[in-house]
Amino acid sequence: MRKKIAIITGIAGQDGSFLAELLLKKNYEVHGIIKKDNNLWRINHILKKIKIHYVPIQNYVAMLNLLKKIKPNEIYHLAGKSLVHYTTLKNKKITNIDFSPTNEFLTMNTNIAGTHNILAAIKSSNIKSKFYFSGSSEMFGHSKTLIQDENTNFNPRSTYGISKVAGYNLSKYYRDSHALHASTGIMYNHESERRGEEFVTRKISISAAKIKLGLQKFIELGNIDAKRDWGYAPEYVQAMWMMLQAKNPDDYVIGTGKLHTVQDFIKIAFLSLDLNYEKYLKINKKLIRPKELFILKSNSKKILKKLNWKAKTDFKSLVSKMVVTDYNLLKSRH
Ligand code: G4F
Repeated sequence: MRKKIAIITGIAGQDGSFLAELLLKKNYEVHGIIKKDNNLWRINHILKKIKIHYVPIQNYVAMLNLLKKIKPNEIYHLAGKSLVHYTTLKNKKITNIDFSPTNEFLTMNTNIAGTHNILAAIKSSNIKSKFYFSGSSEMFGHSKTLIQDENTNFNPRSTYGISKVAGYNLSKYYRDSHALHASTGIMYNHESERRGEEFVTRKISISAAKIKLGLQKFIELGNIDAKRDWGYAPEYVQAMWMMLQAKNPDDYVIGTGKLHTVQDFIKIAFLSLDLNYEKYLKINKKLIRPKELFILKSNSKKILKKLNWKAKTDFKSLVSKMVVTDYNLLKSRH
């Protein structure tokens, strides 16, 4: 039997790398689309087993040609400009958050045009490829309800959220009007030892490890009262795969349904290395966002009922896993 073929856009990212591993285990032929400047540290260990393509998803013709050549059974569209951007100075220190209009244009162009190109290319190439789109809880933005599910109205409060709503609507349109097997996962925050250091969870896990090893003196954070619905990323890519194995395409909210504060995270992270976070934490007002997101909490009952998916790793295990991995890695290097 022919191996199943999958394309992953954004394969060099946290989710892309976990998904590639999962599909390889399931004996897929895995193709990844990346940008020239992508850092490949998350996929270095599997580079020989996957095929990499440097194709800009913003280029429709290039995408169409690639699909015709590869003829994938499944496409996982994970690439996208993220909400929060940081200015990295020469000394590599993350300093400030960039909410500039230029950044907004970049977010919209990459996220909306890229998604549209892939869907249009699937349709016009007549390839029977199933399509997964990575949505985000940012789509709910300033939600009118405390808990969100698939029937909750979207009310995005960022260009990132708006671009994700557009991607969701494009997928739905190609599903309803052109019979594509296109599904969206509305993903709440999902973290891991492969998370970028610009996100608060990894910033904390690395800092805790460095402080324990005497490589750093303190950690600076913004709003530590902020709450998030944090899950473990490898479980979320499993949900993506399950969505494309389902007979019918559909949209699902994917999260843990549990809220924790940034302070909860730092407390457990430092405790798992026998440290008291209060001795090392400094609040830096420059890191407090001008507009904090409304508190968003998922109701993932639909995916549990229809596909039998449920987040399994609890918050404490997630935090410890991240901290212990960073600690062991840094220790082995010093
Ligand atoms: O880790 P964060 O930067 O993640 P955020 O903003 O929730 O975004 C992530 O999750 C979304 C899922 O809904 C995705 F759409 C998005 O692409 C991304 O994956 O921030 C989490 C919280 C915020 O409330 C922030 O204000 O942590 C707070 N925080 C406090 N101090 C900090 C810091 N965040 C960062 N990044 N750095 C700090 O020093």
